[in-house]
Parts: sequence; structure tokens; C-alpha cells
Amino acid sequence: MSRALTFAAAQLGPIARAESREDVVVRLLEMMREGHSRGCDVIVYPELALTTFFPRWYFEDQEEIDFFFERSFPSPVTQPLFDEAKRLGVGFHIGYAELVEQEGRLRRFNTAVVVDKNGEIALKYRKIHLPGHAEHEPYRPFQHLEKRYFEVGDLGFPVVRSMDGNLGICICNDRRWPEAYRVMGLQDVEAVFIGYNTPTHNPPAPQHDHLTSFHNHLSMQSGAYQNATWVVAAAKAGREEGVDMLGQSAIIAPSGEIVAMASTLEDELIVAKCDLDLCRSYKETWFAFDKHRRPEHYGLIVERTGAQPPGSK
Ligand code: CDV
Repeated sequence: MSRALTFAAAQLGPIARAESREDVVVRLLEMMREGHSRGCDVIVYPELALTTFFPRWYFEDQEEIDFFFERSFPSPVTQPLFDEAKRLGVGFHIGYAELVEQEGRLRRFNTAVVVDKNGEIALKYRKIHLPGHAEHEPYRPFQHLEKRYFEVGDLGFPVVRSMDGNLGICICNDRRWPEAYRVMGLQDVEAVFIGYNTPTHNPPAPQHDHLTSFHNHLSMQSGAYQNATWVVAAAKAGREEGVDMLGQSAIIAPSGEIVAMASTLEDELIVAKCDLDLCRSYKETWFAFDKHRRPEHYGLIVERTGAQPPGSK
């Protein structure tokens, strides 16, 4: 008997800066209901799914920045997502900007949660690989100030048993780093949920722009295959506040194959029935970690951050 869950990636089209959270929640609810009618168990929404992608602007006024953050989750505005999930019996994953008082100070994280079919938060993750820069860089046509607005996540890469699967999360830039998947792979992850906001133009390296889509799928397909897991990845896509954002949200099998992909740059739900037991045939053969890994030879991975050429001290 197979253990199949039906996953959806709920790609979002652009969210304008002037669009309210209430308006966005209406869009998210519409997609949740569509997902339910298509038999979905879990719906994956993108990174920072409640507002426009605000790190593209340089703000000095903390109040202006904090406008984009959630002080509680759920809040009165986002509670309908939790209520509808419970009523319909579907789980969901969603990313949001989190503002929390912790260790006696205000802290800000780029966060995502998995909510189960009872409307309860089953898993929380705070983004670890924060891309971009911390200061205003006037040469850029738009900024990417995640290093300014967020702290590095402090929860590691946790995996939870929920909704009959071993579920993990990573967020956008994390998907380019094999360590993120491997830490979850070592917790027997069977599905990794990923939300992303990826401009198709990267100002520091425009020579790679034509490969944006290739690198998106390359990273996630290798992460899925090498860790024998499903990957469900949802973009915020389209031209948002003048910036073109990558679409091509995808559901990827443990074989590394893309089994569903978005074809628009708008709100679009892609759905696939995913047999979690398919992970086993990879976890027990090619990637039987217990038999084949050699961690005694991987020390540098945790001892060293930046590369050093041979012979350097
Ligand atoms: N939101 C992101 O993390 N974006 C990064 C880049 C484009 C800055 C990404 O890796 O897609």
C-alpha cells in the first residue's frame, strides 16, 4: 500500500505594495479552496507571501520596515487561513516576516510554518541563508536588503512528522545550498517545502541572468535526488513593482524529475499526487546514508566557512 499525499504549489502572481494583507488573504483562500476541490492534502504558498517583496527597497525608518512584519501569527487578518484549513481538512505552508520579542529584544526573521489539517502550527523555520546586502547599494536598479532586515534563523533545519509524512522547510536562497537539504535528509525528510522570491536579474552578476530558471531547478532537483525527498516549491512570480520575478514553481520527485510545473507568472496552483514511499527506494539504495556516508572525511564542511586554496594557512 503506497503512502501518497497530494501536494500543491500555490504560485502567487505579483503583490503590489499598495495591496492590503486582507486582499492577499482572499487570494490565498481562493487557492486553498481550489486545492481542496482538487484533492490536496497540503498547499505550499511562497516566501513572504502576505506582502510585496519589501527587501527590494532601502528604508531607514524602522516603522516603515515593521509595517511588513507580523507581530503574531496567526493574527486577526491571517486567522481565516487557519480556520479554512481546519474546515476543509487541508494543511498548508506559508512564509511571512516575523517580528518577535525574544531574549528581551525585538528580533526579525524571514519565517515559514507548516500548518496541519487541524489548523495547528506543526513546524516553524527561520531562514538561515540570507542573501543580498546590508547597506544601500545605489548601483542596483533595486535592492536586496535581506541581510539588513532579518537576522539569521536560529532554529536549524527541523523536520517534523505531520500529516503522515516527514516534512521540512527551507526558504528561497537556502535551496541553493546542499547543506540545507542534507541536514533534513539526515532526519529522514520525505517532503521539503520551499517558497521563493527570485528576481530574474541579479545586479552583482548579470551575466548569469539567462540561467536564472535553470539554476532554480538545478538546485532543487539535485537537492531532491541526493536526499531522496519530494520538493514542493512555490514562487512569487511576475512583474512586481517593476521587478521581474521568476515563476516556474515546481513539484519534484525523489528521482529528481519535475512532475508538475507552473506555466504562468500569475496565481496558479499546480498539483501532484506524491507517493512518499517512493523516497524509500532511493533512501535504501543509492542514498542509504547509514551504509555509504563517510562523515569522518567531511570535517571541513562544518569547520570552514569560506574556501581556502591548498597550502594557505
Ligand atoms: N529571496 C531570495 O532569497 N532570493 C535569492 C536571490 C535572488 C537574492 C534567491 O536565491 O533566489
